[in-house]
Amino acid sequence: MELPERNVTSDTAAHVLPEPEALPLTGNEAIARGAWEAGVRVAAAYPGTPSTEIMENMGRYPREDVYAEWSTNEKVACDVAIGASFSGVRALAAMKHVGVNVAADSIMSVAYIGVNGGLVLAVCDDPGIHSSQNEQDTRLFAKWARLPVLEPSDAQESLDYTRLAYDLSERFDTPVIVRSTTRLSHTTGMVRVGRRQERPARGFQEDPHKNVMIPAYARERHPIVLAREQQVSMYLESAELTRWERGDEAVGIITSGAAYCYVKEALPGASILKLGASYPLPRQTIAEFCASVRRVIVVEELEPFIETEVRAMGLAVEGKAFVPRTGELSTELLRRGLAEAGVLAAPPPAPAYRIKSTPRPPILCAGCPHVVPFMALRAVNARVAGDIGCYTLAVIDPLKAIDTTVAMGCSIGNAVGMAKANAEARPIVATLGDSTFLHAGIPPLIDAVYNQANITVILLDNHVTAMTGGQDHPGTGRTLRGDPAHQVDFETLIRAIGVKWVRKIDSYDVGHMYQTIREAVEYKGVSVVISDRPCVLDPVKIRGTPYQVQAAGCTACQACMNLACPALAWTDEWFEGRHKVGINAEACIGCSLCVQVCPTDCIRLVAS
Ligand SMILES: Cc1ncc(C[n+]2csc(CCOP(=O)(O)OP(=O)(O)O)c2C)c(N)n1
Repeated sequence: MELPERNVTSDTAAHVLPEPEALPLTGNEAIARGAWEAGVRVAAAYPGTPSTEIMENMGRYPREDVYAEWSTNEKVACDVAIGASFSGVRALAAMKHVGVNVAADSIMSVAYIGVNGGLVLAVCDDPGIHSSQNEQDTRLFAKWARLPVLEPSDAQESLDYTRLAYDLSERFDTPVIVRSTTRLSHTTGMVRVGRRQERPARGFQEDPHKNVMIPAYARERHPIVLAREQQVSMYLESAELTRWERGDEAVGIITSGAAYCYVKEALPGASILKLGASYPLPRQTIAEFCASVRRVIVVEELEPFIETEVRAMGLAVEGKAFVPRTGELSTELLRRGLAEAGVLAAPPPAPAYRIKSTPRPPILCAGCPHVVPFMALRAVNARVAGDIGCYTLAVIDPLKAIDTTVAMGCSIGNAVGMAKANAEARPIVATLGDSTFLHAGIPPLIDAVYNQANITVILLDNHVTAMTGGQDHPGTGRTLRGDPAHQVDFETLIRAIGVKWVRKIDSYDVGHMYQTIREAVEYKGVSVVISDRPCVLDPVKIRGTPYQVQAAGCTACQACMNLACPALAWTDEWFEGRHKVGINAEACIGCSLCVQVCPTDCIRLVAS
């Protein structure tokens, strides 16, 4: 049968922001603006919610001001920014919290080296796990790496603190982390903007004792890093970043970041110590603040980071006894906590609404090219090590075809381990997307070949980083600014790694996909199937002629329902006690998958 035509790409021409005095900006837009105003010349990121828009916005500033790139992963992004800093220009690397884990090796070392041009890492945490695999707190990492961490509370501070971070970076010879959170990154506020501060490049500073971390030189740097920590702490004692808002002396609140806004709403009259930098701490000011009030409560999202530090100073503070350690904080949660602490009267019980919203679990799109390989994997009874991307949704009903998912790029290594454990007789398969393969999937594939693992890898190539909103990567052949670039040929790359058995299959060709996956899992050694079809949403929304069910022919076998297609729904017509199926023409994109699996051939194109 005829399969639908391949996708075409759209032109995503960058536009340049105007220059009024105040702009409505999200936290992420404000971080980008702050970096641009600070004179940043090089910026790099790997996408990840909630940080993605920082680099998307950097790419909207003029090319002559700033070079901006999508890097292949967060470590590469950091290394690019570090390289620019070595060359004496201001640089930015942006990532989500888990990206810090990927970049950790470089960050831990550059913490010793310090900077030449100012170096800022914009890191966005995700309390509440809206779109992540965990909810780690970057402040703990900042302490581990001995890097100052600034925590803006609103969009204006996102701009101001980012600008300031560059001055601090150069003044104290340290990379600086600007930490945002989902709520702040994605909330819009009016922001007073400034002009770009052009900075003469400093030129490369030849100083191997500082720039080359061999053991002898690293040993010299470590005490310098500890002394630097003291100097930044001293600076924060008097800096505007540390704000003491005098109020009621019965209770003092120490807070930072988005939590400050909740404190202002829940307890407007309190004495507040707002820490613009949560690491290192202005210890003297904190001690004076604690002495000025009768009771101190630390209000912070996620870990008891400030609370633990202040306790270690020998000061009696409370915090996580009343404020949750998991999830996103809110004014309501804080009010409840403060009521438990006896600081506020108990809030009235929440009204018991009778209307319940219908749960809407995340689903793959109508026509998603990831569906068929997972159906085929179920048919061969595979043990599937999954990865992170839209396709992780294949874990839920009705596909239910993924057994494990750890972190980006883990699938192939996990599959090697499962195969070497040799603990069950099922085929061992790894599934991962094109962006994830380029991010962290190549070294484990080399490992699998090198160590002669008996696994199958399904590379789900939808030609885009779909999960984070459709960013380009080296497999799309376009850069962040939409310029044409060399396009990685996955098949050639995989063969060069040493994989002998490689097949590229149209993801919409159901029969061919089933047959190929069956052959792949029978192969002894590493086999790779490239499931190849562009995403239906990016870079352009695909919309072909929709299909319809000819109800008379439908035997309600519901084979099509296994596709998990949101365009398919049960109708009020029945066949032998089961609902027949209908197609929502508005949602159908004409992918033809249901036509291919229908045993009674009752699905036809809607007549135009
Ligand atoms: C270390 C890390 N960086 C970034 C992310 C955010 N993220 C999750 S999946 C993904 C890539 C998805 O692209 P791809 O593998 O091509 O699959 P698709 O969503 O297109 O199906 C990204 C960037 C993350 N979860 N972890």
